[in-house]
Amino acid sequence: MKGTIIKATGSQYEVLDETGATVTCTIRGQLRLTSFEATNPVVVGDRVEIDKENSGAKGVITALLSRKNYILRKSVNLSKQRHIIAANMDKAFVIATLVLPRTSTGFIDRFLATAEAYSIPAGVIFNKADLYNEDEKKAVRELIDMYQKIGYTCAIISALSEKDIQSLRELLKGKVNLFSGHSGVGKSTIINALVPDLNLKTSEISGYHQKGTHTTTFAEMHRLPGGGFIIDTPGIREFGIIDFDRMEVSHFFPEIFKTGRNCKFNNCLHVNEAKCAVLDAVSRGEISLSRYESYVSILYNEDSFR
Ligand SMILES: Nc1nc2c(ncn2[C@@H]2O[C@H](COP(=O)(O)OP(=O)(O)O)[C@@H](O)[C@H]2O)c(=O)[nH]1
Ligand SMILES: [Mg+2]
Ligand SMILES: [Zn+2]
Repeated sequence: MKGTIIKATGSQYEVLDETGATVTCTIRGQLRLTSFEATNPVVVGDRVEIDKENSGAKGVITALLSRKNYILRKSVNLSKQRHIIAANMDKAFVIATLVLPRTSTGFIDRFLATAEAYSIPAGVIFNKADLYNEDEKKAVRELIDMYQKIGYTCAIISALSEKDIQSLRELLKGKVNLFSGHSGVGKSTIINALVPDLNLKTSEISGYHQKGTHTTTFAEMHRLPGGGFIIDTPGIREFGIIDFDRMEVSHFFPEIFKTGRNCKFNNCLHVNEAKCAVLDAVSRGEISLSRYESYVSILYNEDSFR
């Protein structure tokens, strides 16, 4: 029978099977795996083939079906080991806030660039709208306008507003949605509001204890009552793009890539070259300066390259 991995904790896997039942599975020794070496062979979102034991509650994963996409964690050291976070997403959202804590556009853009690198449609959800003053409300509207023009799905919500949560439900409906973002932006609060009876810990309860400690956390998939899923990625600070070169960075910024076709040199990095259409567009305000700065920061961050 086929199923989907909803939780992967090292040796045990929770699989949602075709009947809607959850089966606790182990892996059979010789699984045919992906084309590259990863520290974790089977991840949340993976489609698998399982053999159930008679009781139905337990089983064995016998095959991993091919992935439509996946996303990696940024490696903490310089090893070549790849840790896959999740697979088969329809959409990847970064949860951001303008206050408590403020999310930088650099962080948002790195997330969006990573999603581009792995061909995952992406979006930005600005949370804590109830706390924004007039200036912040204006700033968030400008950001949303800018990101929507590039093609990203955007929303502004307060996790405390039932009306906002209802419209978020519509946005997520029927899709497998990855949620990411800095600690404290409200991911758990939003997921709790979307999925009744889940009761994920929010930072008021657990924040103090988690500070400075290395808690092992796993991505987990939650079923939305109205259809669709959320993949929660607690404790994952940053995703990583692996195996790309400097010329490719602009591919991960759609508006820069598009404009760059008009540069004089076809190997233009859009930094100080003559007749650079991207630099012209930045100076005319057609490409946002913050987006351009994020592009340059990835371009010159050696850590980004392998
Ligand atoms: N005022 C306000 N507080 C929020 C909102 N969303 C989350 N919070 C609070 O922000 C803190 C961090 O939330 P949490 O869900 O733990 O963030 P996470 O680390 O991203 O999972 C908690 O104290 C929440 O109650 C919101 O929309 N408005
Ligand atoms: Mg949380
Ligand atoms: Zn250029």
